[in-house]
This record gives sequence, C-alpha cells and structure tokens, in this order.
Amino acid sequence: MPEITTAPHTKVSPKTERPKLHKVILLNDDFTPRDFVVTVLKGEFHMSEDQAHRVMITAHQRGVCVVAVFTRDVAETKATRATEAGKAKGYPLQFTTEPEE
Ligand code: TYC
Repeated sequence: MPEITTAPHTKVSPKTERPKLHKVILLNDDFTPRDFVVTVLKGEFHMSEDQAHRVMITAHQRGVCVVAVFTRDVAETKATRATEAGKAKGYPLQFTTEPEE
C-alpha cells in the first residue's frame, strides 16, 4: 500500500481586512428645535420623516441615539456637516462619532 502524505494545512488569512465601522451619535440639547433635528437627519442621513422622528425622540428622551454606521471617513464627514448645519442656525446641535467594538 503506498503511503499518501498530505501537506499540512496552512491558515489562509484574508488579504483585505474589513474596515472598522464608526457610529454617528446624535446628542440631545435643550435648545435645538425638534423639527430642525428631523430636517437635518433627513437631509444628511437620507432618513424618512418617520425614521428621523424616531431617532430625534430617542435622543431627546435618552440623551443620545445612534444614527447610523459608516466607515470612519464617511462617519466623520457626516457628523461634521450635520453639526455645522445646526451651528449655521445658531443651534448647539451635536453629532459625534465612535468606533464600533
Ligand atoms: N431637546 C430638544 C427640544 O426639546 C430637541 C432635540 C432632540 C434636540 C434631539 C437635540 O438631538 C436632539 N427642543
């Protein structure tokens, strides 16, 4: 009987690592009008009226709400643009980003 020797299995490592996703987080404040928050969410994050209203109310009631996740660059750009939209109207509206675990 001929003996068959097989080469040891080598671990295949993926060539491209998946980029870590970053959360965009909406922070509540006491001054920004609710309707304005909804408008920004719809404009910058392409949400429906219903989705945007839900996210706004969650931040209003709990202090913060995760809006969406993106690659780091996109998350930071969107958070900056949305925060600037509030600033342009004199509102303290804030969006921040945080890496996902
Ligand atoms: N708390 C604000 C108000 O009562 C509305 C608001 C909701 C502001 C969510 C920011 O992320 C926010 N006018």
